[in-house]
Amino acid sequence: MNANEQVAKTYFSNTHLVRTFAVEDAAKKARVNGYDGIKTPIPEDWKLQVDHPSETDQPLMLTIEDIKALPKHEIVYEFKCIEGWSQVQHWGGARLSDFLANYKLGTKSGNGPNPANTNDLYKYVGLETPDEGYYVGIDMESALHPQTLLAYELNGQPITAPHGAPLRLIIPVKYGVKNLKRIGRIFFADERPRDFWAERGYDYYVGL
Ligand SMILES: Nc1nc2c(c(=O)[nH]1)N[C@H]1C(S)=C(S)[C@@H](COP(=O)(O)O)O[C@H]1N2
Ligand SMILES: [Mo]
Repeated sequence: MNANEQVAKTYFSNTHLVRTFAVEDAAKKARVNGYDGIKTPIPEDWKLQVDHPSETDQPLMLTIEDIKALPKHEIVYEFKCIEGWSQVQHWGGARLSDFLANYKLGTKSGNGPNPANTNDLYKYVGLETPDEGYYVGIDMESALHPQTLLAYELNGQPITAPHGAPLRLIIPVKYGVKNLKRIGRIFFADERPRDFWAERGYDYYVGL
């Protein structure tokens, strides 16, 4: 798995985009898979908690409207699950990179990501469901990829509960396992955040 990760990192690039399709090619009914962390009803007082790197700062508590205020991007691509299925799907949301830049997150200086100063970036982004029943860690390079979205729409409609309402991660450069549904908390770290499937013997990086 470490060898796979090394190979995947050699061809990873922020300018290397996942193949996209026409909107008409997207499945009208997207497949559902995996209910860890989303078995209970969506919390009525749901907010996206974003921990500030400095632990003395209060975390940000954001609403879905805050995410929708960022530029909206849509992507139609082939979603791939390691269990052996894939499907062309149409997602919409804010770029994670725009989100980090707008709120000045993901860096030690607190200035927001700067391509000229990658040393300032934390190495990983951690995401968890509100009940912590599912959790993933993402390397910062993949988090900043232009096709990585904080998604709130599927086929032009608000995401439904089984697909991760109100907000999920769509990260086309990774297998489905990393596309955490129902994000409750986001944080940043230099150590690998815990990861649900990596703890169960799967590859941590799972790059495509
Ligand atoms: N909260 C949560 N997110 C999750 C999972 C899960 O079990 N719980 N499963 C993952 C896996 S293995 C896949 S393939 C995709 C499936 O997303 P979908 O149900 O929208 O097809 O969600 C991912 N995100
Ligand atoms: Mo999956």
